[in-house]
Amino acid sequence: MPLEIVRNDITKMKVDAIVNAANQSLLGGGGVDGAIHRAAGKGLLTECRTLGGCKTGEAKITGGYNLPAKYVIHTVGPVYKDGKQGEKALLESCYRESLALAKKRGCETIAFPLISSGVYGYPKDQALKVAIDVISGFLLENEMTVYIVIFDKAAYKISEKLFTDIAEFIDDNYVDTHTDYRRESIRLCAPFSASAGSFTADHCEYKEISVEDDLDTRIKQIDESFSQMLLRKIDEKGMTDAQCYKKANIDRKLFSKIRSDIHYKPSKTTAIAFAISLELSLEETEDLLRKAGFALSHSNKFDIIIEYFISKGNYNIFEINEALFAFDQSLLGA
Ligand code: AR6
Repeated sequence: MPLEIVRNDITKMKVDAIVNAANQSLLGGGGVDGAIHRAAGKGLLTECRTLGGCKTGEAKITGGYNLPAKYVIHTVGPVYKDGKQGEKALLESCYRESLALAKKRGCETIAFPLISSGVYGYPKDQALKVAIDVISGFLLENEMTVYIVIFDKAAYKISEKLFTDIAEFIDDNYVDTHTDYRRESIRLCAPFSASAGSFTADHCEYKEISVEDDLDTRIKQIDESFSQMLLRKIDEKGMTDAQCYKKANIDRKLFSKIRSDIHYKPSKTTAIAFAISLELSLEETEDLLRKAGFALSHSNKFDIIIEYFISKGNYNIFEINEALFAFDQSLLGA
């Protein structure tokens, strides 16, 4: 998945590069910096001494030493004062410069902590938004898998307003699961109670038809598949394939599989990711999901959150993923 928010200790990430939220001396410190130096061992500090420090908003690269990651990219975030001292531009620059360095070294995977959001005091929700904006912009032009590593859940929050809005929407729509399952099972049973026979219109007489013939006829009338509908919608929206899968946060290999196999059965999160990328209405989303054998249900928080964003016309997959993460749900994408 091109951009993923995960909860982890960044020193444990098996990626090509991890990013360190360092200070200008590059000689170690507390927070994530201290953790990285401890896990990497003395070799890291020795190499850091040769770098001559680093300016705020810039980035430098070293080896990963005892870390599972091959490289450490050290960047210096701004100290947050009141948000009016150019903090945002400097923080954006940290992400841009780190990604550029990773690209130059041929990295395919990279993990970022939330730079500046600890000792340097950048509000976490705003720090996360900057990270997501810069990374998603980069991913529109480049192939890389990027992880944003959130260390502790308690420290993480999406904006209060969004959280409250979604929580209210869930309260209004959350249906007792048992009620819904019962209704669902009645609905699912209905088609199977019909007998394999039919009345012909002309003679109004009952004509037996074999189950095989009936099934054969029905199978020949099979609907457009998920893959066919997806490709049709991409054309209708005037998008290129790449625009569509990138906006869906889906990697190219998975998209190629779907493109070349008209019977491909995606996961529910993949199907929804495409619906979001194509900016489908709720009705069209339901239609696309049905092609993959899924539905949106009010018995499920994940589905309600998706419905919330579609009904608000907000198709920003990264914002949706932020909200899903905050409510402990699976994220969209591959
Ligand atoms: N893995 C992932 N994230 C972590 C980890 C970890 N092991 N440990 C902390 N975080 P901070 P800053 C998160 O203070 O604000 C250092 O002393 C943490 O929860 O490490 O950029 C440097 O030397 C927070 O969300 O970095 C500088 O002097 C985020 O990492 C100064 O702190 C960043 O918190 C830099 O301050």
